[in-house]
Amino acid sequence: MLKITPFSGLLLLAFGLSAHAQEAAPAALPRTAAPESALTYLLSPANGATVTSPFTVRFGLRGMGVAPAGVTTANTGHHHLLIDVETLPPDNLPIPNDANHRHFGLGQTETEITLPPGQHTLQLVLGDALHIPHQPPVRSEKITITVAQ
Ligand SMILES: [Cu+2]
Repeated sequence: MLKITPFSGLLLLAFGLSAHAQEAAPAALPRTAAPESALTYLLSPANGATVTSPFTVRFGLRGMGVAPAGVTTANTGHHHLLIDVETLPPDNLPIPNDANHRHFGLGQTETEITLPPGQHTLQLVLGDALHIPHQPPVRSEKITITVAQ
């Protein structure tokens, strides 16, 4: 008989969370509805700002609530910060999990990041319990910042 101890259960959970974005994904997954009026935005830095690394990025959300990944309560989601992403990931698949697509699955509303000097873009996308953008997608404007030497 397979015995799941609390420890191995945690390992399974941790593996499941880290592996979700790498799994071979089906062509499309069901999407979670979002209110048409929902809006996410970057509180800071401001579009066009010059910053020095490391710097804090603050996330805003209106018309929905922030919830950790895995929570399926209606009208909630968690933030994803897209850094220097030119082509948005598909709206019907989990958002990739890499250095350019950062997940805030604990429900964080700010982060500190380090980027090399030069111009960079930042954009927020809300994801549902399974890291899939809502329907319609809740995305911020893409901003451009300059990281000073
Ligand atoms: Cu996510």
